[in-house]
Amino acid sequence: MSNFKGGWVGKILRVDLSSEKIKEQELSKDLAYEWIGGRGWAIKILWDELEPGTDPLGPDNKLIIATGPLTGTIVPSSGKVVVAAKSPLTGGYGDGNIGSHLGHMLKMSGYDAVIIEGRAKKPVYLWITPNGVEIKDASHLWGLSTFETEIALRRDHGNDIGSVIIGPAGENLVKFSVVITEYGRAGGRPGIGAVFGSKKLKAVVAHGWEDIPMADIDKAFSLSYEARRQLMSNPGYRKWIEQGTMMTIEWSQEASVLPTYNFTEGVFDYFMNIGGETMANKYKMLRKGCFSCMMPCGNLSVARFGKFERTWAELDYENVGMLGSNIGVGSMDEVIKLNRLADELGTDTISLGSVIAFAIDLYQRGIISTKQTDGLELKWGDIDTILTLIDKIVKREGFGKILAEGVKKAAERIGGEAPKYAIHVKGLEVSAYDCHAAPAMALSYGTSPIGAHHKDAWVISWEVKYGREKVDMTKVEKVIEFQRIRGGLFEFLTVCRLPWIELGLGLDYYVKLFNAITGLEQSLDNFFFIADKIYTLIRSFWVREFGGWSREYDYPPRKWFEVPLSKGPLAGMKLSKEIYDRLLDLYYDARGWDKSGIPKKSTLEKFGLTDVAEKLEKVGVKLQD
Ligand code: PTT
Ligand code: SF4
Repeated sequence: MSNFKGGWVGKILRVDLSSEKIKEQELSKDLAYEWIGGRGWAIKILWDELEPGTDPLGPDNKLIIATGPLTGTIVPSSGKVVVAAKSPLTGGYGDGNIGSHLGHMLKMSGYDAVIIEGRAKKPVYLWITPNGVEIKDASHLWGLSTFETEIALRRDHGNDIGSVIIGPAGENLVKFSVVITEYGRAGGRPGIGAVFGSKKLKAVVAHGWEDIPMADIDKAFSLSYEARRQLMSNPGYRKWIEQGTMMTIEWSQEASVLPTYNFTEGVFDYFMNIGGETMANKYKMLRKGCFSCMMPCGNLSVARFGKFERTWAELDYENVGMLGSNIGVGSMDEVIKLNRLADELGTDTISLGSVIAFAIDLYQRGIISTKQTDGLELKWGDIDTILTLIDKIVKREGFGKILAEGVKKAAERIGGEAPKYAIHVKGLEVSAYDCHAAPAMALSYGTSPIGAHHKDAWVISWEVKYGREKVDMTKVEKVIEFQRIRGGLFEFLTVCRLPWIELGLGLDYYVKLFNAITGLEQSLDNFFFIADKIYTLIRSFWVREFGGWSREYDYPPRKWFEVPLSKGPLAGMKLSKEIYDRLLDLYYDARGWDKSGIPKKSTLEKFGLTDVAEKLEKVGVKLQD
């Protein structure tokens, strides 16, 4: 019997791949009520269970796959699941949020979350149903692409499964490998795929059929019905389902923030070729969506011309910005090919685009030569050389082995001027928004809890309207407000945030739906308190792993400070370090962190994290009162 009236199903699955022991544990009320789900559970478990200094690719790292109380229910767009671990790319906390049928299949198998520890002796996958959990041999799947693997799993277990799968990149421990599902959904940018690979875990697969209880079904249904009607009557609905996030290409070009030639420029001459309009009118074949979503944003597109004709892939803004303009590729057919490869091989498109752009940038500036690149002449938009480079990265061959470490480590290895052109924060490559003239968005990247990702605070469109040049508390407050909502609420409820951010569904719906489904009485303010607590614990995790903190870790890429934009309406602009520092001071202050970015003792106490304070002090971190 579950401890809960609804939402949570009440059990956590723990699998030790070394000893092959499989255990069930009760989901405690504390964990459910205090940390809610998804990212909240991931950080709490990783903080409690990992020894400081754990090797991210060693058997002691733990993989967390976590749903939330609204995942897999009738809440709009609730087919999401969080995958998390200590990141091999950054050395800090890492997670991703993937649209996968795994979320509701896990819950319908009786589990809210899975903790995977140890390392298997040979390749395996996890097969989860209400009838039992098995560690199954995956020798026949090892080496296959994510697509081939999913086809094989569906052949063996039927079509009605949910999964997350790694490709050759994860197997070969490429530091920015992700998990993939449903032929084109990806998650876990900070190398969660490599953590799977290090455990010899090819996939996690579930098929469930049990009910997910809801405390007040009638209320939940009527709220969900209202929410869905509201979404579909939004004037932006039609364009959204036609283009999804791809419409951002045209916006970014206009706002001069489209990453181009390794963030050298914010505009791209061929942006129309790879834009949302071109995709919708010429290339899109099918609309794909996650579980329980009626605003499907998956743009399944097919190459029509040239040597990649008939290749298909799912396109999103980030994918196209980073594997298009940022590497100088101005052909949609080629962008589709590159995206397809990234999905099949299981690498993150953002980081892949960034490492390729970094290499070309260095080569073009004469910082590296054919001596370092295994004889390859690196040119912007040269598709054949780019394909060769990808092959080398995934196989970890020659120059590819250096790039497979991500731009930060590659730059350290190459040395000299190279770090100036490595576009990352804390080792995670920056997603597709140039911030030479966007200090608030730079702050958002700088303070994101997993390294430079836009998911926690995409403030750039707000900032462009509000005034790029302004430096004030409003900007800092906006970053924190977004972090609470996007990085907090949506990540612990573990549902898609796009109904809210793209089609304006009110946050009050999520609170009311949470209350109807769980039978509890929560308020938005309390959700925000929990979000801030999660942020503080994630920061503490980084501080513990790094043995202290320096504000420089929260700086955006050097290039934005040192190399001005060279083209477009914002040519000549660069970020001011002084302004950034001012914003960072305000940010730390608002979060209750000291001048170097470490949570103060009083802040930890406010969130009931006194044990965290003690542990930090034990490893030699000095905490301010
Ligand atoms: C996300 C990041 C994104 S964010 C994109 S496109 W985006 C890239 N997609 C990739 C891909 O595809 N293939 C690939 N090989 N690598 C990829 N890397 C990039 O990964 C994602 C959607 C999108 S599309 C966004 S914004 C929203 N993200 C959400 C989020 O983070 N949380 C949440 N509660 N809801 C969200 N809704 C939206 O979901 P990561 P997905 Mg992904 C092909 O997970 O690690 O955070 O990286 O999840 O199922 O692909 O959907 O313009
Ligand atoms: Fe999935 Fe897109 Fe729907 Fe969100 S809006 S649930 S990412 S299909």
